[in-house]
Amino acid sequence: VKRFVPSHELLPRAEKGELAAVARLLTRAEAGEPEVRETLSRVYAKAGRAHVIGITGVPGSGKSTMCSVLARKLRASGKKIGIIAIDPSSPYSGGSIMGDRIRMQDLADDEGIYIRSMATRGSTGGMARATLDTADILDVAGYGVVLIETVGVGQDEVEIASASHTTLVVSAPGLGDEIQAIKAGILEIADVHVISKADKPEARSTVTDLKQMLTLGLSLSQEQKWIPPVVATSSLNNTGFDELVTAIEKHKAHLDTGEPGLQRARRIASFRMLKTAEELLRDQFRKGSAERAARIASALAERKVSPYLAGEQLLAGVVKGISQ
Ligand SMILES: Nc1nc2c(ncn2[C@@H]2O[C@H](COP(=O)(O)OP(=O)(O)OP(=O)(O)O)[C@@H](O)[C@H]2O)c(=O)[nH]1
Ligand SMILES: [Mg+2]
Repeated sequence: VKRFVPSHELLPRAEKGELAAVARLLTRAEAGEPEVRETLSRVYAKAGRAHVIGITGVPGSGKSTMCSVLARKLRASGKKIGIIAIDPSSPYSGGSIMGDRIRMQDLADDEGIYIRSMATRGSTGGMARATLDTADILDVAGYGVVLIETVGVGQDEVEIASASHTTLVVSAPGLGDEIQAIKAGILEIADVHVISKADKPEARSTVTDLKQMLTLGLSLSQEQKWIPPVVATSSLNNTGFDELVTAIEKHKAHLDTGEPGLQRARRIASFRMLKTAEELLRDQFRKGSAERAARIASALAERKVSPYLAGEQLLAGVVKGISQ
């Protein structure tokens, strides 16, 4: 029988890059049990070295394939690369992710690339908190770049992608996708726009259309210090990735000038604070307030209290529980 190794003992091993310790710590962080919280605080204090890149886009736009190629490219710098996929179906395990057309090299054979899939199914809503804790753990384990892939559908997932240092928004050629991206409101969170599948003939007009649209938006907000570039890549032909890496590096340099980086850090911090508070609230609701909630709801149903007062009463009990 394996001895339960406390999280605080796993941390120094993870910091040395021991994969088994990293994996166990990640599992604990994802579950978010009280036992790991103290360790996560220490992780948070130590993190902040890695460049975190959020990648989002509508389903099927080519995010996972792009992550694989980008990770390989970034590896050339010698840095270790972490990939967090908030989508268990994401094909990173190698094999035939380009259908029958090409076979991606297996990323798993590179010790310097660590891939972690986050379980979204059955998640209790703490996905953002868990994802960003995961990024911190990879950071302290020496991963210099952490890529986070989220499907650009659903507010939480879009927000997670934007809670990174550099956010890539992926659009695939074809008007359908583009309209979807606009609808999902994800274009505006881009630090870098990536048109994927540039090997397709329609890609040219997608680039033109997107640039035109961005120019229109630009005239509204003057004095924008960072103008998101548009980069076209093909994972199939392995083109555009030098440009993509350059765009990412430029954006990092922009953040490093001072104020933009501080602003970004504060934005990420308030997002994490709110998401963690949300998770604590939800936990507390689940734990003990079902009976009380039922009581308050009856009073509400009988119109003895107002919905606002009922909400306040429910919250008062929950908040007291948290501060205990
Ligand atoms: N022609 C072409 N097809 C590509 C390229 N990149 C990806 N694809 C194909 O597009 C499809 C979706 O690719 P994925 O990388 O799984 O896309 P995704 O955005 O991660 O998809 P979800 O995670 O399901 O949202 C696959 O069939 C890929 O083979 C490319 O550069 N060129
Ligand atoms: Mg994917």
